[in-house]
Amino acid sequence: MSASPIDKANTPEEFTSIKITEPAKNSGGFKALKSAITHASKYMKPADAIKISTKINQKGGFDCPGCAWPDPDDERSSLGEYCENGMKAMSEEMQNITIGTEFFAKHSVEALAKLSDFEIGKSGRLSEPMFLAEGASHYQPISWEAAFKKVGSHLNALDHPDEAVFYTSGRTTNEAAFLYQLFVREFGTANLPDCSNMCHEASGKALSETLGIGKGSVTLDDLYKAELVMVIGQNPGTNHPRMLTALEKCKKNGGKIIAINPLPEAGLIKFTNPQNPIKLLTGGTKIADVFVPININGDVAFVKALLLKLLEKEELEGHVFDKDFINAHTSGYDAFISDLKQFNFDACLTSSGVSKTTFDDVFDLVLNNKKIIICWAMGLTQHENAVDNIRELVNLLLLKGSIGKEGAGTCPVRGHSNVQGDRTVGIWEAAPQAFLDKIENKYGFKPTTKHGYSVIDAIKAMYEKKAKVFFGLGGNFISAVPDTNYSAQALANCNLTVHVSTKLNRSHLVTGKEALILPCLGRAEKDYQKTGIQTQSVENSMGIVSSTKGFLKPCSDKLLSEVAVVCNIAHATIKERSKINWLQYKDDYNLVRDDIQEVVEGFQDYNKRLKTPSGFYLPNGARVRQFKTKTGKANFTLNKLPEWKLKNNELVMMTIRSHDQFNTTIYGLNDRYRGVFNERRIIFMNKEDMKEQNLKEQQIVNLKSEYNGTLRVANNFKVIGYDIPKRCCATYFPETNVLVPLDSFAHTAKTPASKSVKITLEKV
Ligand SMILES: Nc1nc2c(c(=O)[nH]1)N[C@H]1C(S)=C(S)[C@@H](COP(=O)(O)OP(=O)(O)OC[C@H]3O[C@@H](n4cnc5c(=O)[nH]c(N)nc54)[C@H](O)[C@@H]3O)O[C@H]1N2
Ligand SMILES: Nc1nc2c(c(=O)[nH]1)N[C@H]1C(S)=C(S)[C@@H](COP(=O)(O)OP(=O)(O)OC[C@H]3O[C@@H](n4cnc5c(=O)[nH]c(N)nc54)[C@H](O)[C@@H]3O)O[C@H]1N2
Ligand code: SF4
Ligand SMILES: [Mo]
Repeated sequence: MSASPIDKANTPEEFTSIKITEPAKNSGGFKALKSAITHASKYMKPADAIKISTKINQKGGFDCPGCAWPDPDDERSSLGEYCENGMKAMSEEMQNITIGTEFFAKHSVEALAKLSDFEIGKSGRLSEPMFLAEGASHYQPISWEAAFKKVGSHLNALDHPDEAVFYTSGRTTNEAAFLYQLFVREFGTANLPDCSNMCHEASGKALSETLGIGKGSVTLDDLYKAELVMVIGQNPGTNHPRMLTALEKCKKNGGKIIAINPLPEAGLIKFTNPQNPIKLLTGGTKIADVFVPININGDVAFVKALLLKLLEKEELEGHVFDKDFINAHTSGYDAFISDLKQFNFDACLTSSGVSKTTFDDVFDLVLNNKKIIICWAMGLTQHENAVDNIRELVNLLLLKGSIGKEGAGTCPVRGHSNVQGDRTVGIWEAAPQAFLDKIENKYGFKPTTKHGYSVIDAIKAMYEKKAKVFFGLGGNFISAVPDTNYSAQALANCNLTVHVSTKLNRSHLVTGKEALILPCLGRAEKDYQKTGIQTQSVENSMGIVSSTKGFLKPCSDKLLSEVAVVCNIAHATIKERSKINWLQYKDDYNLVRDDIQEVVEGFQDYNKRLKTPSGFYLPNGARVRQFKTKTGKANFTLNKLPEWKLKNNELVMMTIRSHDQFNTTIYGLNDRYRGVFNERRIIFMNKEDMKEQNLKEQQIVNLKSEYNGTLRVANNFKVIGYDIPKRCCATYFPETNVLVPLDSFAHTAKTPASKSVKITLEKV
């Protein structure tokens, strides 16, 4: 019997020979340097590796396709402006093997699905378009022309444009993303789910409502000048390594750092800058002045405890709150204060899981500093009350007047290198009316005003056969989304699934009746078009738009750029009825930017300003205390305490990243900082919980999650005793996505709650 979509969607359950050491107490250093070099020399051509290390993140070079951390405006290190994980990202993208006709003739889809994600990723770079016919066991080559036609005819055969789903992952550049959403809207739908729906959607929702802009307010310079930086629900040592350089600089200037996290992540504790030869010899910088080992989802409770003590002090002594700021710039203060008074300090602190001594240390720093920055990532956004998590932090910043001034503000640290830019240029299933009006003015067609599907809605629609074509511009949908088994069936129900990709991934193997793989250029590759080599642009986590230009020879001459793929598909689908000359854009990307500047705010003189070596800042109201909210002010909000009722033996599980992965791309099998080597099927647990449940080190267990009467199971995980609060545990994604219920998501933002999954363990 052939494998079901569910079999193909899940990672194999076999173990890979685990080795455990003590968790690291320091991040970066020689080992980071060594790891970068090992990955580069193992998977890349040596000449490419050298070229890459001189161009990555340099002015006029190309933007690292890793995370969205910004590059310094001024000085860039001549030793290389990149981190270990940036080099791993490049080694993966510029692999020295390519795969095409021969590879796919040799390996059936079913056989490929039996490989681990690590093995799938290391197959090589996709080098030509491939097609999987209905009922076929193997992909076969297809010409670009025929592939475009196939997409066009499937899309045109739908009863309504809303029967198609157009997903985007956050690596797509501004130029490709703008054209893509324009095509989707002219085709007639707003079904534009993107990885942001699973990532910082809750930040966008909370910040728009409270501060009038869905992005962070600080710049790198603010981080250097902050008196206090709180890093909450984020693991920068692994996921934004160069952020540690900024934190180090902040400390050097006298700033203090608080890290709030259930895990004592190595990067939060100590850091040795691998680009600093002196630091390499003399040891690292202590990062966190206070480390707060919080319960999973204990953040609102902890912040409320802080707010209550601040209020107490304000009422006793005054001068704790920034009254001038509150009076001039905020709305909802009285209601907020009377709501706050309903909460009890002790109950909040107990619920957060934090000791009174640690609380007091944090309280002193918050009380005595006026320039506060709060940084956060997935530890706050992937919960059912994620929006509340962030709104409560904004309340704290507003009371302290810590917004819109030097060294203070919000810093949601973004994931993918251009996830923020994609949203700015229109990848949004719920785009604002003003944006749609501008599209109508410029192009003469009326985009639908109906909101489209977000990721969760798209999965449901495909499952219920309301959506029949899935198109993915980048990403690895099946491995990134929650509820793997349900989602696999959803994709299998489609008539056609299409992926524009650089590398093979599991989503190419869990297909609709027919499937296409369309291979595209990577960031570092030269993008030759009729008018010469093209430059593209991206926006980083701090709202700076800068150029990126490939410089290596493409790994195959059959690759197209994402821009060219989008133009050709638009041409093949809506040519006759289109108001737009689609093919002109692929010849000259300056034309795309000319259009963007007419439609998107803040991009005036786009082509000219993109030539500025370090790029340009987009306007940011919160940065200058212009809050574009409904009230015209910064809004206080009222937030509830989440209720956690755990039954006997139930644990709360967070699904996190190891040090050797980029989302669903598995670079290797080690999690060096946490001391786990050569194994991903593990669960980090509190040692007392292990004792209570009679579990030994490395004992094998199955994980079970029961949600609204449905049981979900993930088999074969090894228990590792770890420094994590009681009743909390951690596993890696995507292995445990099968346990994340589709219906458990952040209220209003619909981000899957993949950091708060209730599970029980079953001994094998
Ligand atoms: N090398 C590398 N870099 C990456 C990525 C990658 O996979 N690999 N992914 C990129 C992307 S798309 C993103 S979004 C970012 C993700 O960056 P992160 O958000 O740092 O990634 P996670 O591994 O999900 O880590 C979440 C952190 O939050 C903590 N945490 C979990 N639950 C809670 C909670 O309830 N409260 C608090 N206070 N903390 C909690 C966890 O212990 C963990 O340290 O990184 C980007 N950069
Ligand atoms: N349980 C759980 N699930 C999660 C998360 C979690 O913390 N826990 N995190 C969520 C988050 S924050 C995110 S952002 C999503 C990520 O979701 P996605 O963005 O969908 O996943 P990625 O793994 O980043 O996508 C990797 C694939 O993108 C393709 N690719 C790489 N570079 C390029 C390029 O330049 N162009 C094109 N066209 N393709 C390219 C490659 O084929 C590669 O296999 O996952 C989410 N899922
Ligand atoms: S911090 Fe992020 S963007 Fe910078 S080099 Fe590392 S992975 Fe690339
Ligand atoms: Mo993300």
